[in-house]
Amino acid sequence: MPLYTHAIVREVPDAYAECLTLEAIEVPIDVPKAREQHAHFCAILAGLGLEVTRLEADESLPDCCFIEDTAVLVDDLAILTNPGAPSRIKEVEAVEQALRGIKPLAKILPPGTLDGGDVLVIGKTIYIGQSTRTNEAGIRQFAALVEPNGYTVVSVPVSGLLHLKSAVTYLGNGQVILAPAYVDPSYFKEYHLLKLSEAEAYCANCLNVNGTILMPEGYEQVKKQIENLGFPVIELDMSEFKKGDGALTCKALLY
Ligand code: CIR
Repeated sequence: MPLYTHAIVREVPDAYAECLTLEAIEVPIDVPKAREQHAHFCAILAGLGLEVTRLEADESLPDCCFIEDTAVLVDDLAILTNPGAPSRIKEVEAVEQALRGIKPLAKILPPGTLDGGDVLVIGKTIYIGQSTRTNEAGIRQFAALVEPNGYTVVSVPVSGLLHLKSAVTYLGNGQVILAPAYVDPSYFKEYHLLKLSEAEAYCANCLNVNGTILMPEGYEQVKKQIENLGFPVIELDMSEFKKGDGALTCKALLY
């Protein structure tokens, strides 16, 4: 696993109450509570030793707090995405400014689309979700950027959830956590698999920060399983981000 020293996050706008969702929201998003949960996430990252840079929210971009979708950081390259939802394309501008000078920049261009939430890096293999947000042209462009550095790109169909990483993430030590209801486990057969039931699918999105696993709270059984694998775990209240189809990884770019 990479060792992270920095995180870039983006604040939650008031407009987040009107963010994109796959289905109509039953209970409205509580934006002040979302901000508290976001601040807690940032405090956890700082507590794990990361320097956290907070980009201002943009009220014209309701989903801007989901910064993971706007860029993918691989080794010394920052690949700015072309998000698959038209309303999210302008989110990339502020992220580009923030990354300028930190890493060399590359960009996914139309007709290619790609959301960072579809990109799962495990060692030298990069799994990219073929989702409603990421298309074949986007995957081809991404592959052309990383393959010269020795990476292999594997396209993985994902259905029923927004992004690949909504259904599968890498815990570390050869251990993948996934929800077979949404992604075919055979793509990950070279790893140890922690398989989740459909009801547990939301906690397929875990984040390893320098050896500690951050996971959504409320999945006691899965938490125990991850601890039994030898990882320290920190649980986070994700209620207001879950309403907006946001996963835990979506709230930060780490490097
Ligand atoms: C969207 O539909 O684009 C946002 N409401 C949620 C994006 C979540 N992104 C992520 O988990 N990587």
